[in-house]
Amino acid sequence: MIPKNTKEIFRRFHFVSRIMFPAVVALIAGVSVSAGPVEDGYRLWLRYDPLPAEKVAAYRSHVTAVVVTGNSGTRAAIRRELVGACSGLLGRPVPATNEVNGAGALIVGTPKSSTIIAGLKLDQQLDALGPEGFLIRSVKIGSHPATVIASASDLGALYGTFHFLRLMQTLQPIDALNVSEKPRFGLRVLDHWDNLDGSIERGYAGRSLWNWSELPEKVDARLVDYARANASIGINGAVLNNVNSSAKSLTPDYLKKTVAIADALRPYGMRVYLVPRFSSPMELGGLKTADPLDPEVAAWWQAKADEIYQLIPDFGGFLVKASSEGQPGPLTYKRTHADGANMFAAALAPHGGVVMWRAFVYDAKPGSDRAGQAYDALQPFDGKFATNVLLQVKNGPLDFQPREPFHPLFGSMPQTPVMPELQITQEYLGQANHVAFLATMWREFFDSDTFAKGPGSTVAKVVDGSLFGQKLTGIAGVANTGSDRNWTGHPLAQANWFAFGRLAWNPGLSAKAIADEWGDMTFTHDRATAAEITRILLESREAVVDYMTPLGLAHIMNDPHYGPEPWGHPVPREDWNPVYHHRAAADGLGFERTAKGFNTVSQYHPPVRDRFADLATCPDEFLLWFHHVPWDYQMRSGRTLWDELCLRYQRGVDWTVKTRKDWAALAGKIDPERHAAVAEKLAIQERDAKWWRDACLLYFQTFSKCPFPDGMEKPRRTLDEIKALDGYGNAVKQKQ
Ligand code: GCV
Repeated sequence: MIPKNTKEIFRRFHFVSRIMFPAVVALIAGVSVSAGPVEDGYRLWLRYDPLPAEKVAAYRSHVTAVVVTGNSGTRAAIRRELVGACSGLLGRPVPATNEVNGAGALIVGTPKSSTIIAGLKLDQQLDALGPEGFLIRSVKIGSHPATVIASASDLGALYGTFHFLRLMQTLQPIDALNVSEKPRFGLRVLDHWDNLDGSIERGYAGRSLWNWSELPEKVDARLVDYARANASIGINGAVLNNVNSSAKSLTPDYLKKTVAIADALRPYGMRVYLVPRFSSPMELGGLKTADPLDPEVAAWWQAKADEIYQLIPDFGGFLVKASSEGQPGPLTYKRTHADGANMFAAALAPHGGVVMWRAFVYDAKPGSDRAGQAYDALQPFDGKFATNVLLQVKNGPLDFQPREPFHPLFGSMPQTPVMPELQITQEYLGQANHVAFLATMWREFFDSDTFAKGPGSTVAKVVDGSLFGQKLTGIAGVANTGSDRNWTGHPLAQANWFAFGRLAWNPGLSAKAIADEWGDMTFTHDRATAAEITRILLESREAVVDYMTPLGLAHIMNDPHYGPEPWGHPVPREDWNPVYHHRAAADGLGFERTAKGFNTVSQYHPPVRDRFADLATCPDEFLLWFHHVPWDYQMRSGRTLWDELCLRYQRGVDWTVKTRKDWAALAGKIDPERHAAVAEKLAIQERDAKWWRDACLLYFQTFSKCPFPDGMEKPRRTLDEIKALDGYGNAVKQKQ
């Protein structure tokens, strides 16, 4: 629908009008646009600046008009996106028309919305692709060459639209298209750990995008750009509030605010979800208990679900953190996780909603292995969850560390849909200061072979439902977005948001393909420069592992989860203390998870467990995760454990030093604003990498008593000086 009211037009064209059209108009008028739009990162990968001249020449005759009939919010969004994007990319206006008047029409829609698409008789193929899948075909309409983007639903047509635009943005041929795509996961959701006061737990890019205090009267126009960005990579849901939740989010006032957000996101296919606080029936309903088996409690939740669906008919459902890290939950009432999840499931089922029940549970049991507790607590309930429950499991058994082996619950719950929870925000990987491209980590995770049904039982096949035949599938990513102008704090961290969406759509994509796409769309079409950005991205996560937690170390960070603190700090629970995790002692380093210790390795299927359990076959990457190893143990490299450890830390530091130089050499190849912003971040990363190396090695040396090997730069500060730094590496105590 073409909006009539001027304010609405402005709202909808917030992005296009402010950034893109001035460039297009300037071009048409023959004015130089060399100054270009402000490169503050706001546009993400949806930059529609003119393509290189030879590509414009190649594309021009294939993109002359946009034909999107019908007026649903999603169709209007498709029309708007295509007109704006094609005009920008081709540097001349591409109009929306109602019919095909010549060569080069882009016809987008469904057999129901478009008589042209209906006439192509694609119904069977579209049905096979499901409601979110799409076809893109080069066809002839009468005598006119045209491109059709067709789906069984408006949303699929929107996804096809962004796919088509991506082809142009990455300079792919568009003259003989025959694309068919559908997502491998049903639910592709961002989890926002956003509090109602606007702060974000583990958020490093400003404040929450949901301005609760102004909603519902004022809806930030930025939400439309947030939704566009998500739709462009296939994300179809957002959990709005923190898993450490407040009951207030379910009050009538806050539900009205949620309605306003849902309305803004809906045209882009994003459903909203909420985190209910388990104790809400007591806190809001005045009940004496929140026992999930109490009929009054169940009735309270049923009424609450009915109230929500009355307001938001396409509400997605609940994500629940219960009986975890102090949150109330079923265990408070001596009930099980299945009892808790099924109570919510029953309330949501009549409306088609789902429950995403988090498996991040671990008890404060002194003398046990925290990394084994979620498996022990949940695996016995396989088959006991209602059919609209998904178990949401972090990729690794501990907590989003720079490297962990895959969580043993993947492959061990054949009768339960298990959805991975990935962390896009870099809580433990340098937050918004370090570049750490996570697609490589997630690739490693998806490709891990669980051996649940013999070789080839990869995590990807477990979670996309193909291994155990599950129909309900999903994946969640803890968002790294915030109110910062560039959305993610670090300009290169946008790549992680992008990568999450691309892998949620297709967990088979290579990290390189994703990095290439992102770099091309976000920075430059210059091949050499884009290749350099891809290389930096692909190497970055391993470098972070090297200078933070090499060889299978984990959880040796300080309280803000930013810098190193292997010497530990006073905490209420031993399993929150770094010394619990690394177990450094005179006899060696590492956590013994074989039969000689906690035997947590037995949670994996054979032969995975045997491979990890045997020192001879355990990969170096997981050595200290599974084994307590003597300092003089001879590694595959021929070096001792101590020397190897030192040189891995050094390798990480070396990468940061080199990468700063490599980035400096890109000056002039990309816009100065973002070049400078990344350069500043890389300087911090180098400083922090040295801090990590020196802190960890000086501390571990107090046990190993070994000298630093050749090839390692010697620390410039003493351990005591480093211990005196604050959580972000600043000297807080003055020397007398
Ligand atoms: C939202 C870790 C984080 C917490 C987070 C928790 C979780 O412990 O440090 O901030 O809480 O994981 O995933 O529930």
